[in-house]
Amino acid sequence: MKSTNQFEIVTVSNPFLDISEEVQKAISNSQPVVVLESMNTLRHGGKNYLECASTAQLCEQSIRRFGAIPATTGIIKGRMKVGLTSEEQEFLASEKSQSRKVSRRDLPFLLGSQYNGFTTVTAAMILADLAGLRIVAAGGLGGVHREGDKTFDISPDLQELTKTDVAVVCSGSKSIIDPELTLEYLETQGVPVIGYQTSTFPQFCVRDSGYVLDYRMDDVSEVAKVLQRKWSAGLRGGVVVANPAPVSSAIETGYMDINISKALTKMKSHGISGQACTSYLLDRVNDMTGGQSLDTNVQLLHHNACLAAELAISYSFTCREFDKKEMSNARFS
Ligand code: PSU
Ligand code: MN
Repeated sequence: MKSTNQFEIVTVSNPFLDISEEVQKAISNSQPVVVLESMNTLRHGGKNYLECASTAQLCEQSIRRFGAIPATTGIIKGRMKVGLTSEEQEFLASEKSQSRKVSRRDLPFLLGSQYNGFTTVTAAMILADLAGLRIVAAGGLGGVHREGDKTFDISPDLQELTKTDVAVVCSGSKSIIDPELTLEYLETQGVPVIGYQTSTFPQFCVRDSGYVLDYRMDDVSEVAKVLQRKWSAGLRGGVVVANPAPVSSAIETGYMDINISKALTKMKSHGISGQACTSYLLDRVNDMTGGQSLDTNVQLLHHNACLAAELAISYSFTCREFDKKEMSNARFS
C-alpha cells in the first residue's frame, strides 16, 4: 500500500520528470506543497503573457505566505516539470512556446519531443502523483458538458479523479459544464465531493449551482482528515474540494447562463468539438461579459490556491499525528 504521507519520497526515478530543487527539498524536509495546473493559471484568453505569468506569481506568493511551497506544473521541451521557475512560467505563457493543452492522452506525444504544454487538471494530477504530492489547486474542474448526454463530451478530469490519489481544490466545475450530470458522474465513479463552507456545488464564477452536496465541511482540518483516512485505508482515487468563488467577485447565474447559451450556439455554428471546446467557450463568455468572467477566474484561482495551502499544511499535520499514534500503538501491542 502507498504511504499516506504527502511527502512520500519517490524512489523510482521517471525518465521524463523534473522536480525543481526547491520542491525536491520541500519533499525531503516534509514541507507541505501545493501543485498548480497551468492550463488555467498560465493561459487567459484575452490577456497577454505577462499578465498570465503574474497570476501564477500571485498564487505562488500567497501559497508561500501561508507556509507551503508552490509547484506550478507544465511540459517544457518534452519534459514534465513540477515546480516551474518564473522564467519558465513566462516562457510557457508566451506565444513563442506554442504551448498546447495537455491531458492524459496527450502526454505520450509530448514526452521526449521539443513541444511545450499547459497542464489541465488531469495532467496536473498525474504530475503531482508522479512526484508523490497530494494537493492540487485549480480554477474549475472539467465535467460533463451541457448536452453531454448527446455529445459524449465528458472531461478526462472526471476519469482521472477515479484513479489518482490527489485532492483538487477548485470552485466546482466550470460554468460551461452541466453541474447535475457532473455530480451524477462523480457519484457513480465513487469520487468524494466536499463542499467547503458550502452546502451546494459551486460552478466556477457562480457560487451556487443549486445542486445540494451530501458532504459539507467548514474546517480545513476536517477535509484533511478525510483525505488521510481515504488514502491510508487504501481507497484509491481523488477528492474534489469545492470552494465557491469569493463573494466580492462572483457572477450571477442568470447572467452567466445567457452568455453561455450564446457561446454554445456560436461554437456549434463553427463546428468546434473535442478538446478545443472549453477554451473556446471560456474565451467567448469572457468577451461577452466584457472581461468580467476572466477577472472572477483569476480571483477564484487565487482563492483556491490559498485554501490548498491551508489544506496541504493541515494534511501533513494530520498524517504526522496519525503516524505517531500508529507507531505508539505498535510499541504497546
Ligand atoms: N482554461 C482554459 N481552457 C481550458 C481549461 C482551462 O482556458 O481548457 C481547462 C482546465 O485545465 C480543465 C480542462 O482541466 O480545461 C478541462 O477541459 P476538457 O473539458 O477538454 O477536459
Ligand atoms: Mn471534452
